[in-house]
Amino acid sequence: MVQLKDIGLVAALTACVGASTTNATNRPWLDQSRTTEDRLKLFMQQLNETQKYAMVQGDTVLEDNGTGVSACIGHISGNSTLGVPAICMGDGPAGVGNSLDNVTTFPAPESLPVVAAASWNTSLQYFYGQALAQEHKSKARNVVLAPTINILRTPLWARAAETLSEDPFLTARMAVASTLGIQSQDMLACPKHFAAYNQDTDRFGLDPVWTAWDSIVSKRVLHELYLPAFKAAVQEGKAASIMCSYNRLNGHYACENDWLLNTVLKGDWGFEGYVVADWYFSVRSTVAAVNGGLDISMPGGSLEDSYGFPAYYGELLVDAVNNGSVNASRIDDIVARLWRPMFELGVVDTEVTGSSVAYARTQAHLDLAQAMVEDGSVLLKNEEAVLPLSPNKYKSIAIFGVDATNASQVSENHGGFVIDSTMVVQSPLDSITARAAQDNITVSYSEGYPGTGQFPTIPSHMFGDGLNVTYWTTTDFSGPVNQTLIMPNITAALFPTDLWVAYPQVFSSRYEGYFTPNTSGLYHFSLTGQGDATLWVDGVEVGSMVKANFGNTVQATANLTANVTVPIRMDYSMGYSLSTGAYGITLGVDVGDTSRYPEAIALAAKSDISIIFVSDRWSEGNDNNIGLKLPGDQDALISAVASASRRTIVVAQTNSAILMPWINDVDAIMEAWYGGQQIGLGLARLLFGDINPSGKLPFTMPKALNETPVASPERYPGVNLEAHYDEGLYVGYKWYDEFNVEPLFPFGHGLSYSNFTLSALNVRFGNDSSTNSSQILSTVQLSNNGELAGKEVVQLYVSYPEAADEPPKLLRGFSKVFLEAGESQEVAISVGMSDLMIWPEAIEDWTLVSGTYTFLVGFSATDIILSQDIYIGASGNYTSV
Ligand SMILES: *[C@@H]1O[C@H](CO)[C@@H](O)[C@H](O)[C@H]1NC(C)=O
Ligand SMILES: *[C@@H]1O[C@H](CO)[C@@H](O)[C@H](O)[C@H]1NC(C)=O
Ligand SMILES: *[C@@H]1O[C@H](CO)[C@@H](O)[C@H](O)[C@H]1NC(C)=O
Ligand SMILES: *[C@@H]1O[C@H](CO)[C@@H](O)[C@H](O)[C@H]1NC(C)=O
Ligand SMILES: *[C@@H]1O[C@H](CO)[C@@H](O)[C@H](O)[C@H]1NC(C)=O
Ligand SMILES: *[C@@H]1O[C@H](CO)[C@@H](O)[C@H](O)[C@H]1NC(C)=O
Ligand SMILES: *[C@@H]1O[C@H](CO)[C@@H](O)[C@H](O)[C@H]1NC(C)=O
Ligand SMILES: *[C@@H]1O[C@H](CO)[C@@H](O)[C@H](O)[C@H]1NC(C)=O
Ligand SMILES: *[C@@H]1O[C@H](CO)[C@@H](O)[C@H](O)[C@H]1NC(C)=O
Ligand SMILES: CC(=O)N[C@H]1CO[C@H](CO)[C@@H](O)[C@@H]1O
Repeated sequence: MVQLKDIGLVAALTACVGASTTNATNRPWLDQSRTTEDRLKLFMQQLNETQKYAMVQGDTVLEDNGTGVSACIGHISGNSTLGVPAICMGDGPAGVGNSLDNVTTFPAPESLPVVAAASWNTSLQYFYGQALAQEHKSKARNVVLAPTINILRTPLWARAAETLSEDPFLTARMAVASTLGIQSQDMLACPKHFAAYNQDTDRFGLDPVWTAWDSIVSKRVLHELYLPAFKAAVQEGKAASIMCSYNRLNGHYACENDWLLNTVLKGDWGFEGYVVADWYFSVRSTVAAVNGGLDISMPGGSLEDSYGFPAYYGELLVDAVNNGSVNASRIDDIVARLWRPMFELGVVDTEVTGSSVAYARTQAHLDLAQAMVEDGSVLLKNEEAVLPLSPNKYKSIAIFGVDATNASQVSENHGGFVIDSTMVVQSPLDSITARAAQDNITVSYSEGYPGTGQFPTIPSHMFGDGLNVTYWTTTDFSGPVNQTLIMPNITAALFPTDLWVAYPQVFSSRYEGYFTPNTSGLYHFSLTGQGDATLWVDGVEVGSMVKANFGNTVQATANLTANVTVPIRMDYSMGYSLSTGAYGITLGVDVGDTSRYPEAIALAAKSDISIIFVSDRWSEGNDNNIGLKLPGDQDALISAVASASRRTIVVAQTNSAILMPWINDVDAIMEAWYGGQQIGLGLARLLFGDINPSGKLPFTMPKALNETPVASPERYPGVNLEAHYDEGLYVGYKWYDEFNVEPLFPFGHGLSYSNFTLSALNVRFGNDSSTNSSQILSTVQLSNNGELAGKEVVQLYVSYPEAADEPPKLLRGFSKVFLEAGESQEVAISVGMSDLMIWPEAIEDWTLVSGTYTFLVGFSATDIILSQDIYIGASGNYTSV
C-alpha cells in the first residue's frame, strides 16, 4: 500500500529535475524514431505505483530558482534518470501571467476574433499563440493554460476580455488557430474552461460553504453553442489538455461530470490528452472526480486544509483504489494521458532552457502586440469622416483622461493576465503627440478624469480621531460582535489577522467615522481588495464591490465641499474572497477639484478636436455589478467635453460592451479594448489613417442591459445557485435577430476609412478535395471603392429551413481580405456539410435537415448585402435553386 508521505518524498526528490537529454541508450522511450504509443508504453513500464500516484496531483511548490519567483502555477515533477522534464503549467491567455516580469503585455484576446485571415493557420491568432508559447517557454514552462474559449453569454462577465466571442463558430476558428499556434512550439495548450462557464459570480460560492453555481443547459444548446469550440480545439487543434471549470453543469461539478468528460470529450470526441482541474474549488471529490473523468487535480482541491477541502487525489485516491471504488487501471490511464502529449508534441525531447527570471519579451512580440491593436481595435462610429486625423482638418488636438497616459488600462488586473513590474506602456498621449508633430498639429492634455486605477490611500488625518470598526465572525454582520477597534484609516494591511488565521473563521466588518475634505469638488474613491464592500458618504451609497474573488479596484464618487465634515461608512465582508491572507479593502482617494471640468471644457473649446479616453476595470473573479455603465463620472465628462468641442472622439478601453448615453454627442468612437503595452503606437497609426481600421465586434453591444439575452436573475447570475440557460440558442446576435431588438452596435460591426462593397454572390455545391466531402462554396466580389488601402471582413451567415428550429441566422464563415484602393477581388468561403448540422434533442445526434438554406453575406449581423437560396436534400441529393 502506498502512503501519502512516500508521494511527498518522491515529489521533493524530483522537484528540481530540469531538462531531459535525448540520449536513448538504455532509455528506448527517448528514441524519437519510435511511435508515441510505443514510447509511452516503454516509459510507463519504468514507473512504479508511488511514482504514478505522485503524477496525478499537481503542486505549486515550484521550481523556485532561488529568486523567490516560481515559473509554474501548476507543476508535476519529472525524472532526470528517466530523461523526462517536469510538467510546468502557467497562466495565461494574454501573455505570461502569474506576476513574472520582462514579458510582453499583449492586448486582450477578445480583440482578435474576426481579424483572422481566411486561412486561419496564417492568422494573427496563430502567431499570437506562437508568441505566447515562446514567452511561456522562455520562463521554463511547457504548458500554456490558454486559450479561454467560453462563449460570451453576458457582457457582464468579468473575463470577457480574456475570451473570444459570443458566437460558437467564430470562437471555434480562433480556438483552433490559437491551439495550433501554441503547440507549434513544442508546448502544450490547455483550452478552458470546460464547460458552460460563462460568469464569475458564485463560481466558488460563499465561505465557508463553498458551493458553485449550477448551469442548467439543454444538451442541444451545449452541443450547438457551448461545446463546439472545445470540440474543434480537440479534433482540429489536437489540444493536449483541457481544463474543466468551477461550475456545476446540470447538477454535477464540471470536473466530475461523467457525461461531459467521459461520454462527450473522451468518448464522442476521442480526446486522448488529460483533463486538468481549475486551480481552486473545481475538485470536490475523489471517487466521483476520478471516475467522472478528471485526470489531474490541482491545488485547492488537493492540498490538505485548502479551504477545508481534503487532498482528494492524495491518500484518499490511494484508498479508493485499494478499496475498489476506483479501478487501478484508471491510474495508468491518467498517467498515459498526461505523458502522451509530452511525447507526441516533442516536449520530452526539448531541452528546458528557460527560467522564471529569463527575459522573454522580444521586439518581434512587441510588434505583434502593436499589430493586434491595429487589426483588432474597432471603429464603431465615424460621422462625416471626422477620422482620420489630418492637418487639413485639424491644427490642434485636445486629449483627456488618465487612460491616455502611461497609466492606461491595458490589461486585466488579475495575475492570470500579465502583471509585469517592468512593463513600459507606449502611451496614447505620447504616441499621438509624436505622430501629430510630423503634421505640425499641436496636442494638449487635460486630465478631466483620474482613471479607473487605485488612488493614494486616504491619509489618517482626513478621518479625524479615527474610525470605529466593528467585527463579526459571520459573513453578513450578524450574530454577536466579536470586537470593536479604532482604526486610523482603511487599509487591507490593518485588518486584524487573528480573525481569520484560524480557518474556517470568516468575518465581516463595519467602519464608521467622519471624513473631512480639504478641497471642494468631485471626489473619486477607489476600493481595492476582494470580497464585498459598500461605501456610504454622507449617508448615500456611492459605490460597491460585489463578490470579488480576487483583487480588483472599483470606484465610487461623491461631490464634497472643503472643510465640511461628512459621515463615512464602509461595510466589508470577506465571504467571497479567495486569496488567503489578502482580505480587506484599501480605500484610496483622488481629491476633489472644482477646476477639473472648467479646465477640460476650456481646452476643448479652443482645440479643433477632442479625444477622450475612458475605461473600466473588470477582472477575473469580479463580474460587472454596475450594469455596463462606465465607472465614475466618465459619462458626464464625455458629455461636458463634447458640448464644448467642435469634434469629439471617444476611445474606450473596456472589458466588454458599455452603455453610451452620450453617443449622439460624439462624432467618433474607437473601441481599443485592454490593448496591451503597445496600445499607443497602434492607436496613433489608426487615428491618423496610417493604418485603416479593420477590427470587428466579436459580440453585440446592447442599448440597455435589460435588452440582453440573459437579463433576468434566473438566467444570470442565477437564483439559489442555479443559472437557467433557457434563452437556449438565442445568445448574442441570435437573440437580437429573433426578438427584433435593435442593438447599439451589432455583432461583426466595425468601420473602415474606405468604402467596401459586395457583388456577384454565387452559392453552389462543391467538394472539399482534402476530405473528399461535400461542401457549399460561396464566392463574392469584394471591392474597395475608397481612397485608402485596407482590410475588410466578409461575413457569411446561414438561415436554416424552418424545420431546423434554429435562430434566424448563424455565422458559418468569414474571410478577412486586404485590398488596395480601387481594387476588387473574388472571395471564396466554403461551408462543410458538418457545419450545417444541428443536434435535435429528439434524436440526440447530429443531423442535416433537408430544405432551403439561405446564404447571406455582409459586413455585420445587421448589414447583410446579398443572399442566395440553396436547396439541400437528403444526404447526397443536392440541387441548387
Ligand atoms: C526516477 O525513476 C527511476 C525509475 O523508476 C527511479 O528509480 C528513480 O528513483 C526516480 N528518480 C527520482 C528522483 O525519483
Ligand atoms: C548516453 O548515455 C550513456 C549511458 O548513460 C552514456 O554512457 C553516454 O555517454 C551517453 N551519450 C551521450 C551522447 O550523452
Ligand atoms: C517506487 O520508486 C520510488 C523511487 O525509486 C521509491 O521511493 C518507492 O518506494 C517505490 N514505491 C514502490 C511502491 O515500490
Ligand atoms: C528584467 O531584465 C533585465 C535585463 O535582463 C534585468 O536586468 C532585470 O533584473 C529583469 N527584471 C526583473 C524584475 O526580472
Ligand atoms: C511644419 O512646419 C515647419 C516649420 O514651419 C515646416 O517647415 C514644415 O513644412 C511643416 N510640415 C508640414 C507637414 O506641414
Ligand atoms: C494608516 O494607518 C497606519 C497605522 O497608523 C499608518 O502606518 C499608515 O501610514 C496610515 N496610512 C495613511 C495613508 O495615512
Ligand atoms: C473573536 O474571534 C476570534 C477568532 O475566531 C476568537 O478567537 C475570539 O474568541 C472571538 N472573540 C469574541 C469576544 O467572541
Ligand atoms: C465611535 O465610538 C465612540 C465610542 O462608542 C462613540 O463615542 C463615537 O460616536 C463613535 N463614532 C462614530 C463615528 O460612530
Ligand atoms: C458638484 O457640485 C457642484 C456644486 O453644487 C455642481 O456644480 C456640480 O455639477 C456637481 N458635480 C457633479 C459631478 O455632480
Ligand atoms: C534552474 C534554473 O532555472 N536556474 C536559473 C535561475 O536563474 C538564473 C538567472 O536567470 C539562471 O541563470 C539559471 O539558469
